[in-house]
Amino acid sequence: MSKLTPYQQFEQHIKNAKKILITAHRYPDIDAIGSCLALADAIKSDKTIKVWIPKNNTKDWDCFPKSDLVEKEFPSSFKFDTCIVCDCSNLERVENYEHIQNTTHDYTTINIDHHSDNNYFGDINIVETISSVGELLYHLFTKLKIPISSSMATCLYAAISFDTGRFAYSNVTEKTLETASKLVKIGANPYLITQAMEENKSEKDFQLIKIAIDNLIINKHASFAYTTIPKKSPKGSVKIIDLIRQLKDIDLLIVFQELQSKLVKVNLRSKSQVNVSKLAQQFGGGGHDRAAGILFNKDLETCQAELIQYIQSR
Ligand SMILES: [Mn+2]
Repeated sequence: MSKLTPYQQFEQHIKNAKKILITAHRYPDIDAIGSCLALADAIKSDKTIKVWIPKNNTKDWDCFPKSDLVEKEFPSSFKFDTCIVCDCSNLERVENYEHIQNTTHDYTTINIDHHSDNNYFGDINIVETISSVGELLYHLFTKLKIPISSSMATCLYAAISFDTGRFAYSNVTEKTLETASKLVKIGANPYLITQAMEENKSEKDFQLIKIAIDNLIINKHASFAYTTIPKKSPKGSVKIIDLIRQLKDIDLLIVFQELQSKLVKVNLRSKSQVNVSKLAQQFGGGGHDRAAGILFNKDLETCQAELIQYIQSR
């Protein structure tokens, strides 16, 4: 097995797999879900496939073809022989990953990811530095001559578009654009996908934007800015971090989102200076060099004070 490349290991294993569970990280984004759906489509012939996306995490993304493969509850009676985890640097990033870990039957874990801090938790690890899992899967499918349908192309295009900020971030390469172009040729419709991803905001989303702007604190001297979303705020789906990163001449952007009284989700972005993956790791989080996250089991004021103090002391 060891002499084979990860792609070949994947091919060999999937050939004989019968029951496959596919999942992704908590608060799954469009890269995570799009990758799961495209993958399910790619390998589903003569196999039973379940895509498990935990319930309290799921929001309806309108950019995907409807899929009846998605399960919101963990399929506990499903004796899967293969578990594919997409877009996760470690297994702990899967919501309720204990369900997988506590499984008593034997299975093979396949780790498909693009985070630089991936810990190679799989039996098979397809981990590459690339814009998105969507782009990685395109290369995997092409290399293994797995046909890409137009609905798979839609999922992959949406995944890539999302993780690259509509092809705008520093993770975009010539190959990323070439891949997107190929996906459009197969049937992905860029405007329809962008419309479904962008022109879909509710009144609550705009109330959320207002809160984010009202709470914005800018430290020009130290080149960082942050905002706070208290737990009583309306539940919107707008990505506040993408809004505040539009600030000129500010490298480090932070969103503190209070999920519960002692649970705070922190989003971190940097444009060119701070390695936010390393910053997040200081507080038990992780991610990419330019985009990372932390989940604090502390009250909002404490985690805010700890993180801001740490940033200012660097
Ligand atoms: Mn991703």
